[in-house]
Amino acid sequence: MAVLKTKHVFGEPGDLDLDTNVAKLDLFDSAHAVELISAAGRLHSFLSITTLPELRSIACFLLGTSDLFLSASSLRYDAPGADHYLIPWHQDYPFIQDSEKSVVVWFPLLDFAPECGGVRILPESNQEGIRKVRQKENWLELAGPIESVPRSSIVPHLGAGDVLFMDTLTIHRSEANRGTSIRWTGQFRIGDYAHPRAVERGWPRGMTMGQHFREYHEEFIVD
Ligand SMILES: O=C(O)CCC(=O)C(=O)O
Repeated sequence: MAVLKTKHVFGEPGDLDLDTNVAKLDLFDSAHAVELISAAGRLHSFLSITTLPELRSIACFLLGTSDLFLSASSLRYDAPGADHYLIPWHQDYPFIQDSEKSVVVWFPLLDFAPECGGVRILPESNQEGIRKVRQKENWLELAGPIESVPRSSIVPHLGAGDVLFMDTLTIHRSEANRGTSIRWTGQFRIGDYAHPRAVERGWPRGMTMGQHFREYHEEFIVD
């Protein structure tokens, strides 16, 4: 993470780096902090993590193909108490689409304490397939009720270098950061390029790219 220097904000390159200073910047210019984080998510050094041989071979194994494609990527900065950026329960598929045979790859970039939260998942929830959703402002909320902390849900505690793989249909949400340090994490969505239904639909993009889920999956929208 130290690759992106905040030189335009703090002075000379090399003296201050993103991971230690974005929190400071956030205090007086949060719009610029968001800009920096968003730009850092497009760094080649960050995106090249997707091509690490270990990551690629696990994705190939899980998806049963070597025709992988990268449907989406994100870099998250979750500061203690910044609850407005947390994502409620969802499946990634309506937001990303492309191929319904995909995995979400979630990984910390730095170590953080368990109190800093992470991603809360409902294990095996993918087995019930694509869930019905309801439009709520710009968001698609799951139509079925889910309590905030179901007994079967887990928050895997990972350190830098660990990677969580989950099916794109796994229900998950953000777990708030109640620690004292920033939670820096990366997310990739890697799919099966040649999956017949993805090919047939023409690889539609998801809600995050401005393509509404309704266009290809009206049957999963409830009013
Ligand atoms: O890391 C988090 O807080 C949740 C990320 C998430 O739900 C997602 O990227 O789909």
